[in-house]
Amino acid sequence: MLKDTSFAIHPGMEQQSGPVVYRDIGNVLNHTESDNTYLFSCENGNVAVQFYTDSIVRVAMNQKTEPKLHVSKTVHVTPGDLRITEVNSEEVLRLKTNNLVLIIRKAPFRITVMDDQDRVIVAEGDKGMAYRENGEVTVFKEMNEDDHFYGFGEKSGYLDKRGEKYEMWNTDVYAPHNPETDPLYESIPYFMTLRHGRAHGVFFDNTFRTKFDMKTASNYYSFSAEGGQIDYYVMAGPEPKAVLEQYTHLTGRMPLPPKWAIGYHQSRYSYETETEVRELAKSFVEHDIPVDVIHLDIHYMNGYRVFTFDKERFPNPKKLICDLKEMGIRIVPIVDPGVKKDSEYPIYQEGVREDLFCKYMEGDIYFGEVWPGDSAFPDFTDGKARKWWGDQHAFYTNIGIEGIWNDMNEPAVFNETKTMDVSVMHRNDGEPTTHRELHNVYGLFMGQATYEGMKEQLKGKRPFILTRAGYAGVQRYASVWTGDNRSFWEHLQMSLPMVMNLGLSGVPFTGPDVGGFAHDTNAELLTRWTQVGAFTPYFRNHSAIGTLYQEPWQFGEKYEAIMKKYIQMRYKWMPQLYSLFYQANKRGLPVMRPLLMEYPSDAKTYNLNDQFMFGDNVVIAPILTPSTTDRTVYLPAGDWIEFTTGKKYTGEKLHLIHAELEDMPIFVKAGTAIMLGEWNSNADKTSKNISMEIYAGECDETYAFTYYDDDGETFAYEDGSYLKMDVEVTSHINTVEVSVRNKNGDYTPEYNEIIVNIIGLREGGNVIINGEISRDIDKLSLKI
Ligand code: MIG
Repeated sequence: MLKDTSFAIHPGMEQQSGPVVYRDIGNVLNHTESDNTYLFSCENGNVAVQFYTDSIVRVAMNQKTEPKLHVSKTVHVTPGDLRITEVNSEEVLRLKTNNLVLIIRKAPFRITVMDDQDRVIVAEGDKGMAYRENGEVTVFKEMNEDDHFYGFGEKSGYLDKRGEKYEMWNTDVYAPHNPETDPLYESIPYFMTLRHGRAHGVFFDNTFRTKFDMKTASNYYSFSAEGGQIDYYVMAGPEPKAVLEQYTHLTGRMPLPPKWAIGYHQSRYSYETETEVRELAKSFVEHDIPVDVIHLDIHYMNGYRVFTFDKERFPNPKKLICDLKEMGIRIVPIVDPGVKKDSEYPIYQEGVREDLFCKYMEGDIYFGEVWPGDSAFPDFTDGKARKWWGDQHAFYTNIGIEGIWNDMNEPAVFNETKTMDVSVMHRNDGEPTTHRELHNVYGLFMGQATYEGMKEQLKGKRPFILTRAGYAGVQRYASVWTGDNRSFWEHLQMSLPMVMNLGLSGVPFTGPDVGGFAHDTNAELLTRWTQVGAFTPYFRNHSAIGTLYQEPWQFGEKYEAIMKKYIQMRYKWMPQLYSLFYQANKRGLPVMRPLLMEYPSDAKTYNLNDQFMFGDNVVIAPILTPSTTDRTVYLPAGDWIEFTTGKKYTGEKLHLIHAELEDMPIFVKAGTAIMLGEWNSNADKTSKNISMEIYAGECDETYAFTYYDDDGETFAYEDGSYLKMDVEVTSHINTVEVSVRNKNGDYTPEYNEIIVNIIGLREGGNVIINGEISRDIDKLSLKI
């Protein structure tokens, strides 16, 4: 293609389309209030202001009509019943909730959001809301010198997005994934700003192609959409965690995953036959390497027809799945949206007959070329099509499948634009509109259809859905893997900030293809990547057709032993990991966190890309370059104990840490605790022994955490079948105190006590458990 040669920088290629002309919203002509919704009619548009909670305010602007307030594709809550105090003067309307103050200047309309101490959160200056004749809408906000930006969903590059410009348009990008490759598969038009240690969030709920620009100007940033109305929410924070709780109050939180889904997954494009899959499963058992899931990529299907098996390659899928389940391994098949155009294929016949595919305005079905050749695409924006698609999954659940992998759901199409024709119409539950408007939510709705169908058919068991495309709120239905990366060290490095920013965008259950998808991996890269993978929320090794096989034993015993150690470690840390997922489910908090989330006042953490936190008290500092056995590690405030050596390091300092290939530096904060289990075997993955590892500190501070457990498989927890313990640990110079503050739920686990180990207790030191001094410090436990 011409644009991929140096012809691309030919001066004549630059399109001079004249200056961009914005029409400002102009002065307020009048305003009204009813049911806590403030409506402003302005010279060039209409604005609505709504308070959702004391800390969340929504601003919507439509240049033509009254703002449409019931159009969100993802916000599932309505404004709360709040007390708002109002002071109106000629120039300004001042609105106040318990946590927010809004100053609305009337000539021209400009909005400033402040916290309860009148500190500015977002403000507008010379420019505010505006639109262009082509339908584009833009919001300009003042940018502070100390603003740092995070979130934006799935983006490559570094953690702090100040100085960047991003676009949201779900796109299948095969392989490049460079720092400037944008957009990618997910659209999450949301960000969090950190300013002087305090955080706030902005969610721009517009499904058209959107843009965020923190680059062009030094004193303001902007966000814009190709069409639709301005519709954004400001979340007041002030802690990063509060911002996430507020954002996920709007867009939802992830359901508790089945425990098997947070184990190790092995995938490849493709394990092509039943025999190959059985051999693979057997190898895991023989090597004593834990695995919970084997994925079936597109080769399992008959001519890439979804909801079919190729009878020659997979003669008896039901038996395969049943036999593997006995070994403790599940099968997750890939399901793409494209339905092969084939008059003899029942899914296609039904889709046409029942009128469930996306169509042009004039009535013709849209066909796009994907793996099966010419294909039709279910219209997931419509309830009827979602239900139909969900029902089809009985094909999989009937043979024992409990998880589905959704790929190509941007949707990806093999053509110039890489996707569906934007003029195709969607039914949109009775409000038909174009693909241009709903492109970014196609994957979200496919996820919903799949999740709901699977949930219904699994009759009480938790489904697992993995998706490539999505929109804000995708966490309600699916986990996300970050698409077609490459087997480069740089891609391992980039995966850290990418997964951290996804976590800050409300999507806690994510991870990259471990080992790299495209290109050949190598022993050292795969080993280092597997170490990191053991601590990323989603953990799957996946590789492309034609590349070297990259199962953990492919590079010889030395490397296998290290990868085995770390994959087993994943399982030993399972009680801790599961308790973190409980936090994701309850509060929307990520499992894998940038340090700034826990230490927002520490500027050293603001763009720390090569280390991360696992929960609130563990720092993981992997080696991310070849032939490297030393690295610097920044440890924030507190004392930190290296997990394998027990060595103590002081915080707010950089340390040079040595790590041979078999080691990945892990630090646990002194004065805190982690919950560990054990690895038995593939067929028996449930820990019989659970231990609380307390890292004695000397700071007199109390660390509070919640240990959560349940059957890991059903929805019985919704009816109270869980074990939840709120624990407090306080360590003084000579004494460690452990107290269970609350214990709830009526789940009875296989263990009846929790072993307590104290690491770093002084000679002769005391341990007090629930108020009683323990005699024998080598045999401590908490009764369940
Ligand atoms: O056009 O199903 O990102 O994980 O192995 C490639 C084959 C289609 C892209 C996915 C990748 C998967 C591959 N798919």
